[in-house]
Amino acid sequence: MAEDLIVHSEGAVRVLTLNRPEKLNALNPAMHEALADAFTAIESDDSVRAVLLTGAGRGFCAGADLTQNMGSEMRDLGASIDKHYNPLVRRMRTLPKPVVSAVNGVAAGAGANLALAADIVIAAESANFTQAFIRIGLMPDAGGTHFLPHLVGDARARGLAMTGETITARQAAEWGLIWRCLPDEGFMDAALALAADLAAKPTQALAAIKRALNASGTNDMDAQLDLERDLQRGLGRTPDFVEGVRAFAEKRPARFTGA
Ligand code: T3D
Repeated sequence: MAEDLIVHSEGAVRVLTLNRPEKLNALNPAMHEALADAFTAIESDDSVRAVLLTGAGRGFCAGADLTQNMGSEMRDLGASIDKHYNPLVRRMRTLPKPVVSAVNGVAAGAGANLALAADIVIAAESANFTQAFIRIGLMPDAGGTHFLPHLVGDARARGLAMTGETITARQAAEWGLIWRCLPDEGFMDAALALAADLAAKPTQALAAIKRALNASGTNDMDAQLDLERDLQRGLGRTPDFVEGVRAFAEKRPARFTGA
């Protein structure tokens, strides 16, 4: 049987490919377990300096697998959210390494919000996004009600969540839901190049940026200024900062190690 998640490395980039293409990579418990294991390995491996999440086949991820008991009867969806979705979103957001989502095709329901949990989201021109939940009597989960208003504002967040309308990758980029929409041709090469570029950057500075931006959703300006000071103090004591300034003085590209 094919693995539900393909995990491989391209240099310092750990590539995670959701792999149930016949179901548009809908998430089942086995896939959730595999994702959890993959992130545990990434967290403890200093040689991994960026993560790239994508999907096999024509979809990125169609959200929860609706054929595995979902909806056949009323049940406690909160349990699987507690067990799988919330820990996954929290891990992606707090991982001290950059996570890129390469949305190669349709991203629906929790699949869309899984994509948005990454630090940088790029999508192929033929991809699209839909908060499909409302069509089956649910509301956005996996962080959707947090990410959407932050990214696109309240009016568009409500429109997307309440209508379940599909938007194209181009529109998603125009609205600021994602970083960039890229041509289909060469999409995965471009995604890998982006992730590799991030992997070669000063990892601790990227982790600090992540922490500060995550905190900015709840901090007031004073708290944010203090946090920036504390994080920058830490970065000023890293070898990568020394290397960055030295490389500038010597007019050469910096060689960051993540230290
Ligand atoms: O406990 C919990 O887990 C709670 C958490 C819930 C989180 C959620 O994500 S709820 C939302 C779940 N997702 C959806 O509601 C989306 C369902 N899928 C669709 O609406 C459509 O498939 C798409 C809009 C994503 C794509 O449409 P289209 O026309 O491009 O493809 P298709 O023909 O509908 O799908 C292709 C195949 O994938 C098809 O299988 P078949 O008929 O060829 O054998 C379809 O059944 C399968 N598929 C698509 N989405 C899912 C799925 N199979 C299982 N689960 C899916 N979510």
